[in-house]
Amino acid sequence: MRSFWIEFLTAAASHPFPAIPGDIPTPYDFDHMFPNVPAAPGMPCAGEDRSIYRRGARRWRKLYRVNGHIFQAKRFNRRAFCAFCQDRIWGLGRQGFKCIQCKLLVHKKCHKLVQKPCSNEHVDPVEVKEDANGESTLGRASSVRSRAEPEPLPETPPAPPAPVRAEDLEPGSQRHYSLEDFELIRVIGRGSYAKVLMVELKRTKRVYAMKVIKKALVTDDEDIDWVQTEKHVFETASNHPFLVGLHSCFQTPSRLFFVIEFVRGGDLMFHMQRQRRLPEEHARFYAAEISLALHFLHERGVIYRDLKLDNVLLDHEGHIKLTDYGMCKEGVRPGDTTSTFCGTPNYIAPEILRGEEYGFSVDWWALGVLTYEMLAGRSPFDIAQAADNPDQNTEDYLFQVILEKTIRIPRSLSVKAASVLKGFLNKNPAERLGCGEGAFLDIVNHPFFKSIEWEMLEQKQVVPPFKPRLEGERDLANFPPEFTDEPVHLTPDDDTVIADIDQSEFEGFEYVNPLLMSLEDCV
Ligand code: ISQ
Repeated sequence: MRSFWIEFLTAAASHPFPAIPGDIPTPYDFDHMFPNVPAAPGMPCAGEDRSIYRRGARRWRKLYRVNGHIFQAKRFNRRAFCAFCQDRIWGLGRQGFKCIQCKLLVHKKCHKLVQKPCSNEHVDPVEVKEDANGESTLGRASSVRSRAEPEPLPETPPAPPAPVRAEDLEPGSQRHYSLEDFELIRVIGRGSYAKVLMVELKRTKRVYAMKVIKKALVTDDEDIDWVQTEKHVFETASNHPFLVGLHSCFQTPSRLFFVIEFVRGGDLMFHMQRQRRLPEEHARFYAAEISLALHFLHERGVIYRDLKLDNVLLDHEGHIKLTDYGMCKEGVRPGDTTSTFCGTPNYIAPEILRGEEYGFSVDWWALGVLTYEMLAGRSPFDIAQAADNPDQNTEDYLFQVILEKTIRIPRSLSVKAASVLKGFLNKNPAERLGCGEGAFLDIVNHPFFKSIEWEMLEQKQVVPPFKPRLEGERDLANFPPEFTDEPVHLTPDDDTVIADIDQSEFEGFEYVNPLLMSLEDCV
């Protein structure tokens, strides 16, 4: 039983929950998913390897669309040749691109020149027997535009507020932050680009989260885009109760620092790993608060694009806060679409996989996946038998399932819950809940949300169904030990690495949130 679960996760590498045979849960089945008993609630079971779970947090590599092809960067062995220039594809890193549909292989440098349209069918790659692409190391994806993509969208009227720099503040309130202002306390999270620390602002003794990004990893225009996007959206988000806000930004020669509001209750991934599945009442509350956060972003022209359990934090009272805005797409108006590609595989909407233009609909799809996970304790796309079949352990197979498989709703769920899941998980974005004529009102008025008092909810006047256990302001019991046990130091700067960084790319990164500044002055 247990080894099946671990093998399944290793294989699918996409989800933290076990497959539940027959989808028939025991009522209020809140206990651990392993056959033995942990020493205390929330502790791992004997032999349980918690590090496997967060593989779901991987991000997907970017895809590049040209002439119907959807190219993905890959490493190849010596026998791979470019279908465009016929030269060998060989070198360090991901030197080649492979179309995920027709499997055409080309150099990265040649991919934009490919004129032959994608046949959408598998054609034999040029003299390749085997490609040596390793594990997908998933990088941050952001707004990449290939030549096949539409013209950039015009600026949106409700643009995020202009960044406020420390030097633009009222005289007397100016303040420049630097690393010396903070004591680094603990590591609380880690992604492919960033590390998140719990820190204390020495002057006020207030605690913050600090996201640290190595500039050397922000190497191309696309990466710089996402840093900018994250910063803009942070500024917008600081005005909403269900979005984490930004305190300040600063930099050193080697790193970028985002100082963020600290949210103490841990993320939904952490809690789901301990509770297996949630009662409908709990899932409804989280889904409703998340809906309000998404709607707030959508109204400001932002598609969130990275909704997943890891990005839903709980505050000390149990209200949600979305975090991680690096994947957001800004400047989208109602009816506008985009076609750039990113996301976490398990949550990617079918229209993205089909290479179609898409809009806010992708966030409602992701909310459907997440709500399903909360209610069913597993992903709608878990494929139990995939563990034994290497052909079904691939992202391609997962995408095929997302595109084609009819989603089975566990019989234990209520009619209203089943209906809301079917609504969000409609593979046709035009028919999806939240995307039709009625848009957000269709969600508000859905029978599943009948008991929600939306205005009270938005004002945090509804008591959350679950209060994270916390002993004090700095209790890290709700953060995974795989992070909190890590040493907190930052490695010393390497002059040779710094010499290669174009510092002009990061000019103007500094920012101070005047609202939080004035709060601090009250201390
Ligand atoms: C704020 N508080 C806790 C954890 C976090 C992780 C990422 C970003 C912000 C956070």
